[in-house]
Amino acid sequence: MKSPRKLIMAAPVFFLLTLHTLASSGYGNWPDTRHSNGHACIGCVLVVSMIEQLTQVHNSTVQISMERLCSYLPEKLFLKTTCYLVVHIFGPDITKLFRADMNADVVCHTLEFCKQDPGQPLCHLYPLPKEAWTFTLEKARQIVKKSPALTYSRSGAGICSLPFLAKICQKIKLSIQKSVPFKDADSDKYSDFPTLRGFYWRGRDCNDSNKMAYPGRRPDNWDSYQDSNCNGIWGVDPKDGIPYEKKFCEGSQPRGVILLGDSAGAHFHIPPDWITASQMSLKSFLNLPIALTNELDWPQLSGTTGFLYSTSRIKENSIYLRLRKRNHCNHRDYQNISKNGASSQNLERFIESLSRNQLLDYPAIVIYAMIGNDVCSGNIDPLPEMTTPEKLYSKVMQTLQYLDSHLPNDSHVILYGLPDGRFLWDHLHDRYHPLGQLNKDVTYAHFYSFLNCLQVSPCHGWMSSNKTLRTLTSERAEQLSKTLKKIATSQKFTNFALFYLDFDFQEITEEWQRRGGQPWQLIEPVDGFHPNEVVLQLLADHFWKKMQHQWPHVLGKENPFNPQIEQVFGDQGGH
Ligand SMILES: *[C@@H]1O[C@H](CO)[C@@H](O)[C@H](O)[C@H]1NC(C)=O
Ligand SMILES: *[C@@H]1O[C@H](CO)[C@@H](O)[C@H](O)[C@H]1NC(C)=O
Ligand SMILES: *[C@@H]1O[C@H](CO)[C@@H](O)[C@H](O)[C@H]1NC(C)=O
Ligand SMILES: *[C@@H]1O[C@H](CO)[C@@H](O)[C@H](O)[C@H]1NC(C)=O
Ligand SMILES: CC(=O)N[C@H]1CO[C@H](CO)[C@@H](O)[C@@H]1O
Repeated sequence: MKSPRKLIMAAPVFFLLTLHTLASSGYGNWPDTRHSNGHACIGCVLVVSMIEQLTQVHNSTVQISMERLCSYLPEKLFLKTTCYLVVHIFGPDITKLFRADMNADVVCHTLEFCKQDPGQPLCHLYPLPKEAWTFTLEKARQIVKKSPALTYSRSGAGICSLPFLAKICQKIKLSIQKSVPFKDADSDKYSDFPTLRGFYWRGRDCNDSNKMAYPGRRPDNWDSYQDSNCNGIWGVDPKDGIPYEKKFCEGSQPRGVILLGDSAGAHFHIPPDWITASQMSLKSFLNLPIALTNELDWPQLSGTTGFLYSTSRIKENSIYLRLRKRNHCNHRDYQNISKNGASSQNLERFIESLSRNQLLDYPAIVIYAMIGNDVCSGNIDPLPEMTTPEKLYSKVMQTLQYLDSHLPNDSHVILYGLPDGRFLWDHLHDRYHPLGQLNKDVTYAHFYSFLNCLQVSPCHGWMSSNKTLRTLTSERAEQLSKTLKKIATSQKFTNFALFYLDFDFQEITEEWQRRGGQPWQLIEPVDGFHPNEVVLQLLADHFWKKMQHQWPHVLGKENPFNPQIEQVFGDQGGH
């Protein structure tokens, strides 16, 4: 069975070793405990590597490197405190093991965060030690034989079972639960809190005490008295007594944008700074608490619904920002209904979080972009796990029927095909992973094989040295894209028109190369899998041009009153 957990890469800091035991709190996509072994192992190897490399970069002792790492972490979410506690517990062992020249793989096997199950291959990131593995491991075990820390990692309950940490784990759990908006009613889905699925994900609420005020609705009474659709346009022009909303927005064909997507759509991103010892500083982790409470997604910067201006080198804006620029009445009308690990097969589990009232709201442009998980899994044999064209057809039809009964008339739905993920291996396999740059010892080929061995790869099919497998994965992806295209050309719905677009990575790569970039720069460096911000922005650009050229009515009209709106309402209340 596919589970949403699979696209979560273990993040690289101590606290995640703690957090993986919080999975049972039911929040987000933390790796579930049944499969936590692989994630605990990666987490450990990443962290121990960082300590090792900090020691090297600063020519300092192991103890000082660990303290340095903790000092970089923010106080929020108990990150710093947890880090110091973990150092207190595991620090002495790690120090002893490093002194005996053991690398991160050996350290993590010795501390039993990594385990080699009987009959299973040995999973390691770095080149194996010169002496035989069993001999080295035995030597390492002797070194920490009497370590009290070991009893904890052995208990299998994770480090939250440590007496010191139990309380902190409990507090983190509570603080997460308290701030998650468990909301059901449509109007309650909007929030004025940024993370935890708040306004980084969909338009900011403008009146918490009024359930009938939310982005995307048709104005109530032309918003003469209050801003019922949160677009910042309301009140009456004192000069002529006409409500501004009527004056500026009537007939302007307002619309919102809604993304039904996966981790790529939500913009899954682990900043390389977090794991690159040579660049690590106090600044590196400032964004960590936000990222953690956002499932390591950055929808606020995504290609479809992003509203913050991109930090990447290019200037293209998200589809939402373009819609807003085209018609300021669209202000705040975006929803990112995306989830790490989402696919055609599990979308039904969360599509209900889409909020659109057929009678009260404006039409929407819905982008369906499940671009990988139907062919991607971490399974040892990924082929049987892949969605078949038949299964895709039936689930997508269900989704479309759901949309037809929830979207206001005159909406548009765009189905995106799947990219050909072979570019991952082709452009990355012999390049160094951020963890391997310092000592030139870990390429993406090594990194991928480590993930595959642990069965936690986000996409074994494409992130594999096996060319046959990569080709088969691409063939299936192509069949699925064809199925989507067939649906788009053959099916009709009452409340929306349906279109299909290829996810043309080739075209994006060429565009990037024209601007002087290299193809490998388009992939998230830490996970070696997700398309990065540049791709998302170029894709949005591609989408926009295609619409303007072929189906301009999808985008609605250009609003001639935009300058007046700016004049009267300024930034319309921000996002
Ligand atoms: C690293 O530190 C040690 C001990 O403090 C010193 O002897 C050595 O010269 C230093 N190496 C470098 C490259 O600075
Ligand atoms: C929020 O909604 C309430 C209830 O409709 C209304 O009385 C109040 O004026 C609204 N506030 C703003 C700032 O629009
Ligand atoms: C929906 O919109 C289309 C196109 O604007 C129109 O032809 C059709 O009559 C509308 N359907 C309903 C049920 O309002
Ligand atoms: C490569 O993958 C194919 C398809 O899964 C499989 O049949 C084959 O055994 C694999 N080859 C190797 C060398 O693992
Ligand atoms: C605010 C928001 O958009 N929340 C939803 C976004 O999508 C996820 C996953 O589907 C839902 O769980 C959220 O409720």
